[in-house]
Amino acid sequence: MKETDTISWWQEGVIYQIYPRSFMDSNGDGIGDLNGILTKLDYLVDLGVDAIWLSPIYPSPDVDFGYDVSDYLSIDPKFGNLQDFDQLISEAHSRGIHVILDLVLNHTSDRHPWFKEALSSRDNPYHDWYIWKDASPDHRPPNNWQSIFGGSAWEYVPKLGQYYYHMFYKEQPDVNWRNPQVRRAMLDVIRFWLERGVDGFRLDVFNVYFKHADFPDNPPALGLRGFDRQKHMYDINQPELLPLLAEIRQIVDQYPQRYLVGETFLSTAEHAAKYCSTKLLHAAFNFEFLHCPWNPARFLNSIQRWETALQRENGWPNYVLNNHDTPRSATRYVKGEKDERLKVLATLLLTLRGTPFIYYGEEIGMRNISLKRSEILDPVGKRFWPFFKGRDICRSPMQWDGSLYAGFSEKTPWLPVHPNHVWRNVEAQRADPDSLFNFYRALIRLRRELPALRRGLFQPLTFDPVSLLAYLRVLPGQTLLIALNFSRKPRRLMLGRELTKKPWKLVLTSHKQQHPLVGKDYLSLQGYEAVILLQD
Ligand code: TEU
Ligand code: CA
Repeated sequence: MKETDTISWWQEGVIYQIYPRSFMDSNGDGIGDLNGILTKLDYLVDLGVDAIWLSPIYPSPDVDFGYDVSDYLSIDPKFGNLQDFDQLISEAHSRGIHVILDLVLNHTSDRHPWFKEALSSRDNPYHDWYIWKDASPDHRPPNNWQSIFGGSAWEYVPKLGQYYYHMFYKEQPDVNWRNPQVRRAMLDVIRFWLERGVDGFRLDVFNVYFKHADFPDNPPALGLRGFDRQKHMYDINQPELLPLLAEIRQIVDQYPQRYLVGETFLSTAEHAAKYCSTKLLHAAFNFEFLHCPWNPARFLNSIQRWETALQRENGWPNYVLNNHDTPRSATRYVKGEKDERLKVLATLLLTLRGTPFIYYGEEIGMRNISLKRSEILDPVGKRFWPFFKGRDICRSPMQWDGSLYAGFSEKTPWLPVHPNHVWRNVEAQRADPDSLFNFYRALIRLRRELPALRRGLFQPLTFDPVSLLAYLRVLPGQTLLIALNFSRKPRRLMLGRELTKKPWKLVLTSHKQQHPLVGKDYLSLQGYEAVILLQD
């Protein structure tokens, strides 16, 4: 079979998101760090991933745990220093692992020197680096814009008689991307890390960078709370963004094989697709899977929408079941501690056409932790408790082994470890051939071995929409059939004449016992079984 070389590592590869605070603590302060990640690179090689994306590691006062940056050009001492970073990059590269940084360029921390300057007076040169509006005589906020984290997006500074704008916490003032100096400074940040050898960036909420120049009120919409009760016409997705993305892309393209993936804020598949092209971003997240119920028709619908939306620009899909902002899939889809549904999901994630993202701990089925109100650290959780308990639940320490702190740290970790770590951990799952971990490993290995899994066309099969999802991945000379049984009961997938002309070979099943799979014109699946078959 002839393979083309036009496909990049980020298209073929599997990307693993690390939340550095929670991955591995090397110095016993209860917080994960770069040297901790370094000691786990071989684990990642064993799992088989091609790249790691690190949530922010820059100095931060941690109001939003790193998403409030107070210096873009260095490493927070709790994570290490630039030497540790350089070492991590070179050790990762020597193992064939790419490194992607999270860039938070929409806002800084309020402790960033730029903002401190900006606050000092209206005519300070840095004042215009942020978004200000004079207070009206009646002291009402400049318009109706809301912060996604609650309340008005405008914070009043009495000393200046002005409001500044923040989409997130008030400790995260949005920068003024219309100011050419801001633009230059931010583009220099990108160059700085490219020069240090990073392979790409995840751009935090990139489609929030520009707000409408006239600050009109957003029109009303149906919704439960303030932020959702308006249509976000003017505070996100402004046209000025496109030339900026093009400029960022040009910078990145001066270095070979770099990757830009944008976090599209409040976005549909169609919208995210508009930002993906050879002149804009390589990819933008589509988060639909994070909201899919346990229903094959819904998953298929979401896949087809994404494939269709990306077609116009020949864009490349990506799929995500978990990240640091969302309850873990293992908790969303499973009540107890069984992993059979998670194997179905893993098969889906790793056999679709597109880049799979795995969030640390997903490969061992880590569940959400539950916290008492007094234990909540995420300010959104504090603010909206008990309606929304915040994002700490999906950020608990990685479960390496069954020891007191799960092998993550010697000291009390910054967030509690899940009590199930005693038996749900990497060490135990590595030793168990039927574990979820070994299933992820096998799937990732298959992606490496079978080109149709990486680059084959995606072709859905007619199916029983309440319980089955089945599709082909097709390359000339290699056809794969993936069948997922979402039901706990055995099911048959009818194949039809076309598909039974040549024999199928079973390459992977999520179930221990192999059984007579293919009948005359059907495939029989056990409850919650996921299979991959090959025809060549
Ligand atoms: O997230 C943007 C975003 O969509 C979230 O704010 C989401 O709405 C929220 O988590 C739901 O509770 C990015 C980062 O992923 C997030 O961790 C940061 O807090 C946020 O930007 C601000 O930088
Ligand atoms: Ca540490």
